[in-house]
Amino acid sequence: MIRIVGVPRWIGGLAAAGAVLLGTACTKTRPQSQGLAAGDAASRVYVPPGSYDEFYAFFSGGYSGQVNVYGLPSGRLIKEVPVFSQFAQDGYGYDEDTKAMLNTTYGFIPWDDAHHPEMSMTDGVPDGRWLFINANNTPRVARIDLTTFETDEILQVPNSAGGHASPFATPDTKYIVSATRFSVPIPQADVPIADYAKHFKGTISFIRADEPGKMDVAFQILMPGFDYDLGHAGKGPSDGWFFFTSYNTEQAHEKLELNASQNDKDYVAAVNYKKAEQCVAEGKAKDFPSRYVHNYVDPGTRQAHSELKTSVKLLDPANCEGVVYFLPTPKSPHGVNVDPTGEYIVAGGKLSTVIPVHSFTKMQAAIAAKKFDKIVDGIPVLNYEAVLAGEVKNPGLGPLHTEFDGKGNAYTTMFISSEIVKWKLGTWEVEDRIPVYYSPGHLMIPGGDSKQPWGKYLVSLDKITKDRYLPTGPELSQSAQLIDISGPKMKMLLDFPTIGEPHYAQAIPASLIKDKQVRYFKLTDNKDPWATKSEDAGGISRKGHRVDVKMIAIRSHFAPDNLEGVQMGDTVYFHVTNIEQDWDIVHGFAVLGNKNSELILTPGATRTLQWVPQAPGIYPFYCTDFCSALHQEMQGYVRVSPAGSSVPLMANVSRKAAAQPGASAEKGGSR
Ligand code: RUQ
Ligand code: CUA
Repeated sequence: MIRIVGVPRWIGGLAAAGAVLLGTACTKTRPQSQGLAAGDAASRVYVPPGSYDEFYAFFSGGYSGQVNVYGLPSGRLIKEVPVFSQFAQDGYGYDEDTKAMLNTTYGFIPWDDAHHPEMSMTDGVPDGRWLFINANNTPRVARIDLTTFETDEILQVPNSAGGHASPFATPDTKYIVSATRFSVPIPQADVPIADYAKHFKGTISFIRADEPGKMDVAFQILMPGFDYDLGHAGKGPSDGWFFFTSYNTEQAHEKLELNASQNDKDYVAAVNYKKAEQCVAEGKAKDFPSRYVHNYVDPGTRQAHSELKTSVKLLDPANCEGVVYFLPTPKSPHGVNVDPTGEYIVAGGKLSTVIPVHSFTKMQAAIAAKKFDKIVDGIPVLNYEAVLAGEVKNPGLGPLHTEFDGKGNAYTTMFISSEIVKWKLGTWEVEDRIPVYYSPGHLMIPGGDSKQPWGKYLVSLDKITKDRYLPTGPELSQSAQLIDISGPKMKMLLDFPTIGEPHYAQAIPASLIKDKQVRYFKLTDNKDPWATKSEDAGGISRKGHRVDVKMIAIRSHFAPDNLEGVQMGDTVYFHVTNIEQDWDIVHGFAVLGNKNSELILTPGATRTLQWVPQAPGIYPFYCTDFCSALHQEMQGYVRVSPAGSSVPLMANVSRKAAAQPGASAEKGGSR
């Protein structure tokens, strides 16, 4: 493994293609009004000042690349967690400590498209340890630590283009997965696009995820050149299996809107990953040269590092009998969800007139009886009727995603007819429907994709929101709608706007997360080589044209706060340590002319800002986070002299805090 510092120069040649969405119909003609009286609904979502919400909800920011955290039922936004995009609000991806998080084999990528948050689980129940999310464009998966709400690990997924079916987890979080949306030549090659069927392949990756800092591709399964869309793990009786939707089994390579909608049925791929583990252990996978990057935050220094990995285990299903089966599924399926009992596998066929539900028990029987319609690239296609548990008839138009309430009911989003449909597992009868505004993609019930749904609320994640909020120019906010599902009929409670596109979300009772929060980083544990742990330990030093400044921040000053001896042609690194040991006492740092964002320093943290002076003169720096009554006094100066000047290096470290006005007033400072 090669260590990389800064931005690597590896060049690659992949480019992900754009996608065409289904057309939408947003006209509402439904007569029933299923909202509560306005006052009633308001009281159900009202969280009085000073009170907490009942649930944390984690929404994907879609093309913002981030995760947004809301409280439910209030719909109040409480945090934006940067993941795949630089974030000026806290310096993520700009400062020297976090830049490496965005390294890939394509170089530094400051932006991506995030889709599916996924909670870690223990025995199939969300446990609130970590949240995973995928980057769609340059396939990656990330881990957010839910004690800090910080992204501390990102793994690139090789041999993949469009990491859409990701990062769904196994019930024990041993693995998270990623499957190719766009099939491409594997290995990549310069081939005619018209030879798609001959050269293009998909992959499904199983990524080891249960040890922070050590995410890696455990193995990849080579798949036929279809598009893979979403996935969910089995549970209970189907534990050990993973289910993925595929579309474009036509293997079209142009005008997919038309050409990939020819077949009556595409497939759900049922992957026996325990079998795959076994085949890999038996040496049936080959070592396949593959370059990909793993970025992680060192827990001691809290600095991000990148390492280049060079090989994966690639398993061809033809060499591992019984590892994959295809379940025929109408038509161009998008979502695939497994009910809490693990028996039913529900697929949402975008163009299907029914919601097909497969039975795990029947699938096992069909495999044993070899009820195969055909074999595709070594993968048996099971007979549709032989695996079908039932079909939900006339559910609406454009079924996409399904979740469960744990009481025997399923809820499916209808993208085209803009509604949520509630139906019963086992009878397949529609029980209720509620219009949403408009075009729902995913829906989310807290724990609704797990063994144990907290089936009280449902959130509809709506795409083309049109007229729900005050208009804001040509682009309008997208939307989430909170629906009460505690009774037999769904009741609309609340609309709230979202940031970016809320593809998917996960929610969990607040009690599982809120008391585990890190309040500050212990200074004694801070292993950052540039940490300054006391006021008199700061200073300035030079090595050639590199100048390093070690500085502390505490209410309400920096030390040192006067710096001289910097020259034109120097690159200055400000290493600032917030030596506060108190919850939520955050300082900022910005210096005139800095071209990246400012630093935000959580208590006990060290962050480094790179600054290249542009002209001789005096440059102020200051704290950007209103930290105390004397926040406006929290400032200092750097003097920049011409190259070769005789001004000596100077940092006023000896001028102690006690000598500064306001030192005693600072103690009780609050913000
Ligand atoms: S996807 S709806 Cu990633 Cu369903 Cu957005
Ligand atoms: Cu420190 Cu404002």
